[in-house]
Amino acid sequence: MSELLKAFEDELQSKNFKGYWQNVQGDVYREPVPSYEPCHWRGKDLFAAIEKAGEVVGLDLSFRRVIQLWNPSLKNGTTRTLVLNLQMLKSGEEALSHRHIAGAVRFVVKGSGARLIVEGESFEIGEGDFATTPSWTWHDHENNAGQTMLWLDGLDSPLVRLLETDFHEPDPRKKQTVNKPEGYSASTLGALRPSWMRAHGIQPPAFAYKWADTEKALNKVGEQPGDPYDGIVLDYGNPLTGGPTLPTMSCQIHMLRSGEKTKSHRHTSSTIYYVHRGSGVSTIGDKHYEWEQGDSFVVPLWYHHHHENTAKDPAIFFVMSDKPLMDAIGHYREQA
Ligand code: GTQ
Repeated sequence: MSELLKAFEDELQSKNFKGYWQNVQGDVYREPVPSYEPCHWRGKDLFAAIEKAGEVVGLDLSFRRVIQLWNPSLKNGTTRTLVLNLQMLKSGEEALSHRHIAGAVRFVVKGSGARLIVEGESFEIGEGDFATTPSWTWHDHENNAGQTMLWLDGLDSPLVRLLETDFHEPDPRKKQTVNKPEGYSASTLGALRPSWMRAHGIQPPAFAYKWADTEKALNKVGEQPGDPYDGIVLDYGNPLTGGPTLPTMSCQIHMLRSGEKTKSHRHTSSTIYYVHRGSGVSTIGDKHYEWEQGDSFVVPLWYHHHHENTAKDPAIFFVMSDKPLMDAIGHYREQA
């Protein structure tokens, strides 16, 4: 570098300027290269870890008894935008109320009869049920079911951290008062609903989706061709608009029929898979990942991937992706 140029760059720096040439050399072809990698977590490790947490971690130590599926190629989180956690709430325990900018969802993997209280409505949740806690909604949990509950928490908190937009408020009441009748949302947010139930702004209303309905839907559509890249796909849609689960994340159930092998593609959204049922193998980039019930894995953006159900029974994934975010800002691209 010439002394003249060096002196100029020093002068720019001293005045808080930077020349474009200092960051970017030339004008080159570029496509997404994620800074983080695929990752696979074994269910048996995850469930052993949460069992141990149940023994050594009380709710006095940890506001939520939660273990993060940490992608070690990131400082924190499961993907750049989303995190998947496993939470344990033992019988007789309650997780106190709070609200935050991060949007959250729950997918129950074990137990039934606990309660998720969101914005004054108490939802009974059990295995396979899915529920939303949209941004800035009060939520607490209680378990008087006589059995330990385990559920997955999906949150967009890595995105919130990136954007530095977090507001977070502990609830001075500690627990919410339930002020809506049992089944209120189920009866007011379906296809038949009061005329005044309209979407307000971008956030969906909190909603719970029962496994019995999911299973019924899978049985009804299971013989159809499905999606070439994902098999049978059910969206957990915004009950008022049919839009994505949350503005920042789309949650789905995928089913691969016995022997089904999907076509390979890639896209600019990142995806987290949890194996609810079955076993098989997924190829992400040039690596193969054999999975079974309870496992989880991540497909970072722009990695080619395809899946195969190698077993006799259907394989069922609970899936989270940041596609709605990419759609909203016009960054979604897909390539076969
Ligand atoms: O349920 O509020 O997994 O605040 C992590 C942080 C769950 C929750 C988590 C949380 C929650």
